[in-house]
Amino acid sequence: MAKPVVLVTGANGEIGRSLLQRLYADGRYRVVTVDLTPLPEKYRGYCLETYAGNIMDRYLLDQVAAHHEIEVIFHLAALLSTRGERDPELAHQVNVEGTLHLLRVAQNQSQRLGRAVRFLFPSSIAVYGLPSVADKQRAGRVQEEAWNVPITMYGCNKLYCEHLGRYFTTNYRQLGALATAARLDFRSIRFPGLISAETVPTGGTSDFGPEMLHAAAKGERYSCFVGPEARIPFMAMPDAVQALTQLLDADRERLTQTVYNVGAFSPSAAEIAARVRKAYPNAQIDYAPDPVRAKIVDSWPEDVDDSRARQDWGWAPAYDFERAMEEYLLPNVRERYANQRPSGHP
Ligand code: AKB
Repeated sequence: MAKPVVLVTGANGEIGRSLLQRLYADGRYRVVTVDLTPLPEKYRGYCLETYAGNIMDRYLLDQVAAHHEIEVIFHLAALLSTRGERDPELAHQVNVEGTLHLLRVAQNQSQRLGRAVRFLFPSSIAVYGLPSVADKQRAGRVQEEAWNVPITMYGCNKLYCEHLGRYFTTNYRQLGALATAARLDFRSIRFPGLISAETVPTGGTSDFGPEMLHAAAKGERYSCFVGPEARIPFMAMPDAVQALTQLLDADRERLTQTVYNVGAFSPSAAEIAARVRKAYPNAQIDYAPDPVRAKIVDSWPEDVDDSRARQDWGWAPAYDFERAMEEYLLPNVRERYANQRPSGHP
């Protein structure tokens, strides 16, 4: 029997590239991708077929669905929080309308196959909105249903799409002729800020963590856009990909939630800077807080309660901050920038 087909949107992004490697190594799936930009050669090699195009293009999505019997969708394409504040309407189009298109594809495929297509959706700590730093400190590790009052367009989009996914899974067309047809199976993870050794993120507000590290590795000065006390949860990219694949494999009967928090470590900006300086003693890091981006970070929780993910599908991060730096980030960024001269040097 042919291996099942997995569709990955936003495959050329941060999570996408790591996920493609993981799915290829796993060997259980044939992978089809959609991204605005063509995948680099290395990543094309991990895929059955790659499409360069927009998730807003319904005809492209229909064409992809007509050519492949898709059993699983990882819908990763999105405009992140800082980018979303610069163009909120575009963020809504891509993050909400785009997701609706993919949900429609998954629903049609579920009907066609007569079984539920699994739909994996990365949500975010951006769905939380703490009104003040004092409330944030008091709240500590937040549970999924607490503080769901986001202050960014991206956060609103993610929260709404979580609801859409749950609706499609349980009540889609509940009054219509299709009320008894197979529905899709939506599963979502609220990710903290992600740190990858391979890519520097763009357009996010948790970007100060990875930017600090990559700038030091390149020998570049870094001006941090939040103050030293700012604190949000972070996670190393291998754990993020592990979480997605683990939730994909979980038995539906064991899942008590549609949406799960996952946590790993929660350093302040000053603690990240200190650890980066330990690895790169010449790192030049200063603070020039941007009031709006700093406010967004302050509205996100300082940590999340991920006990439901631990209980329901065995979530446990492999990397705490120290291990992430020592065993994943530093070796890989050192190798990555080994042949690049520090900027400002001849
Ligand atoms: C962002 O900063 O927008 C994202 C996120 C926390 O979801 N990295």
